[in-house]
Amino acid sequence: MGGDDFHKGVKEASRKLDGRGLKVLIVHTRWNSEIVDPLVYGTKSSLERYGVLPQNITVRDVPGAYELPAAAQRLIRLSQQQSTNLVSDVVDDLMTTASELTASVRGSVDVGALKADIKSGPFDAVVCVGVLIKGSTMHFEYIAEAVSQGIMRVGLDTGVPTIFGVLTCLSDEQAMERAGIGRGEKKGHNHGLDWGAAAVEMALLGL
Ligand code: DLZ
Repeated sequence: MGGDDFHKGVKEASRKLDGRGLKVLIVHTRWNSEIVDPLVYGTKSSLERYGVLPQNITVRDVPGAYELPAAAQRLIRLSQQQSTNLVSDVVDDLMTTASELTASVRGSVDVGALKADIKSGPFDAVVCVGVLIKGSTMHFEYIAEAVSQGIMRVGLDTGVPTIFGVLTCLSDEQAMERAGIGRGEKKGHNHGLDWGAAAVEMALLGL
């Protein structure tokens, strides 16, 4: 394969991706929203294409790309705390009900199994979406470096797959083409489509 035959980009996953049971968070910037919004749309459509239910997709926004890692980490942690509280509350309610029943019924309630069975609900994957466009100062370099390192760290520290959906472009044109809204004849490819697929694939890794 060479020259014109080369198709740049990611190949389909080797296994069938079924995202039906997943909860996914998209955190996106309000900087460069004309480009970010189509990317968020692409990410969402891709998640749904792989079976993630619309009600299990949460979308939150932050000012700029620099804020993405901290917001992703905080929202992951909150979702984990809330789901732990929710599980405990449901189990407590069930145990109160069970205690009003006969001793034999009470003895048959396996609290551990019950906790494991209840869908715990924290996010299974996060997609951070933003667009950095190089200007005339060093700002771009500092933010791009900090954000890429930060997003990687969130994924490793929380154990929740955190997808790098941040375009780092040298011009508006480059960014638009990568959001599928290129000006000329070449509309380009919406990278959000790949980020949604990556989120589902990584959330299902090992399952
Ligand atoms: C300040 C700034 C600049 C110059 N450029 C961008 C950009 O191209 N994309 C983006 O997402 N954010 C930009 N920001 C904002 C920073 O990411 C951040 O929001 C502020 O520095 C406040 O921390």
